[in-house]
Amino acid sequence: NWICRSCRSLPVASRQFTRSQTTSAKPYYVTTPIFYVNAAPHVGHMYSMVLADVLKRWQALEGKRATLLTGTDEHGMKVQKAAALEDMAPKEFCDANAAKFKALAQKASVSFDRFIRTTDTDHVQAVEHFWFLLREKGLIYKRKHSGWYCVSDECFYPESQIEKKQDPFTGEVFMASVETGNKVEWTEEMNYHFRMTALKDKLLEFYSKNPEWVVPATRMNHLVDWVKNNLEDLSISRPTERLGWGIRVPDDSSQTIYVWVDALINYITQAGFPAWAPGRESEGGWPADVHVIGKDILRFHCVYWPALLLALDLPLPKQILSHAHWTMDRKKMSKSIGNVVNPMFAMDRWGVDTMRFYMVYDGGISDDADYNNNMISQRYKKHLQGGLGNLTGRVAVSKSWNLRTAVKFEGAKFEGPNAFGGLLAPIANTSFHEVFIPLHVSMSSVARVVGMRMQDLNLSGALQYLMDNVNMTNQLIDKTKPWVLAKDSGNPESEELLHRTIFMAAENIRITAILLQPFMPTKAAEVLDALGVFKSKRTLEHAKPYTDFDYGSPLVAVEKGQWSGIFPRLLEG
Ligand code: MET
Repeated sequence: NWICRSCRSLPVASRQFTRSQTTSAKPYYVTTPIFYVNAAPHVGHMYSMVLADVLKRWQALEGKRATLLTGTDEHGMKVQKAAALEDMAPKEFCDANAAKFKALAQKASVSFDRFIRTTDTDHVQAVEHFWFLLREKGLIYKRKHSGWYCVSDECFYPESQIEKKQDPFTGEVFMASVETGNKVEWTEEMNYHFRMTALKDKLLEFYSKNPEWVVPATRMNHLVDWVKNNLEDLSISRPTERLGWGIRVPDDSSQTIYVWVDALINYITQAGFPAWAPGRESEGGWPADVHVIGKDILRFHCVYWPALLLALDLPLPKQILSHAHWTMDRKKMSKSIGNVVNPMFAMDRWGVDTMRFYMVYDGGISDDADYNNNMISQRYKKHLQGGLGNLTGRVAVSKSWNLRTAVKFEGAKFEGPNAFGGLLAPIANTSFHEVFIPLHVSMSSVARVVGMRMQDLNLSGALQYLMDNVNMTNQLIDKTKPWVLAKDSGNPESEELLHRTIFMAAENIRITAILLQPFMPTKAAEVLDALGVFKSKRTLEHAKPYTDFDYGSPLVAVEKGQWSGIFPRLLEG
């Protein structure tokens, strides 16, 4: 009888649990898809990674423990074929290509806790164990399968989803998936099936109880329709003579496990499955808080994956953030057209944080976004160089005033018997005072508004709000003209207004930069360094006005003109 390699015993109930017995709360857990290694990474991969990273870093900013998982999907026909084309052994091929995805994650400042590969031993064991449990539940059976298999999409399509197509370049006529346009081939073979239809009612019930499960929620209707009308039992293995590159079916090495079943399980491998002690499953992070995915793999994550989990009575991921794609001149990026953007080159050209900014700001969640270098340049000039960079420079570095003095001057009003309990102290010239009111209001609420948008997985909205805040602050400075006030230094009223202007602007930059850290970790830190904000005061609790009066002396040497080093002028061309 087959013995599960990860628990080394039968039956399941007598498994020995190896996890440490220390109880700790569930960390926030966010994942990216694990990427096929058949081709080099493109901007779409980077987009998924960055969205997941911003979510993780946001949690860390809130003071929570957070885990991010990314990695590579290495088994299956597609990778097997790609390796053969390169005349390489599959594992060697995967090693080389997985390294490219890892390098992308590292270069993009993606703070992953693990880079998982489906060839990792613990993952292989998790998949075998998962299979074993499904089989134990009587949810796997073997039968002849005939249908159209698409190697690019790694799935079977029903007859109704197939059409004839002609390759515009070669003239070749072939059968293709209606949905993706990718080529399919007819296969007839024996394989194992997962009784997915047994989960139909449970799936539909889950969807109807959790209408916000998929973001954007508009994608839910399609999903429900699909499950109602198209759900069939799922073929979950291929004959080993066809698909050799994968995890063998336990007890039947003539069959290899379907790559999507293999791949999806990665999310629980990292969370410690199957060595979960009863009642302590969540310590490793499961259920995931968010799976970030591209809209093209919705069905796998929102039908197959929950069905597999429901089959074993395991908790389902809490939310699925499905984003749209990047196009180029409104066309799908594709190798044959040659319009694929290499994200490594893009980061070399624009800088890591500028690319992170651009992707989050302009990337499409509901609709595809068009990748456009002019737009990157415009965003940079308006929001980063001209917006945040200019503002930081105006406030932090001047011959006419000193930021530290302004912060101390204003800070003193919040101490002692005259303290205003954190409220903005009124100043003599009331009409002038009024210009500060909107700023005071927005500073007090920015963390909350941005936090709510993050909660809604509206990352672009969060970033836009922060940039509006920067704009507003620049406008304040234009209005209050501190350089004019500075010339009138003998006059105590002007001096007070000068300090107030500088302080209010600095407070707004400080708060904005704290909240920007998840989006642009390096640049936000540089802004905070320029303001002299101590490292220990960069958490969410400090993203409120009048909570820090210790800053103002730059932590790095900044002289007039040098601040522009944070967001230097672009070399056009
Ligand atoms: N390899 C798949 C893709 O890149 C994702 C698998 S996520 C479990 O589309």
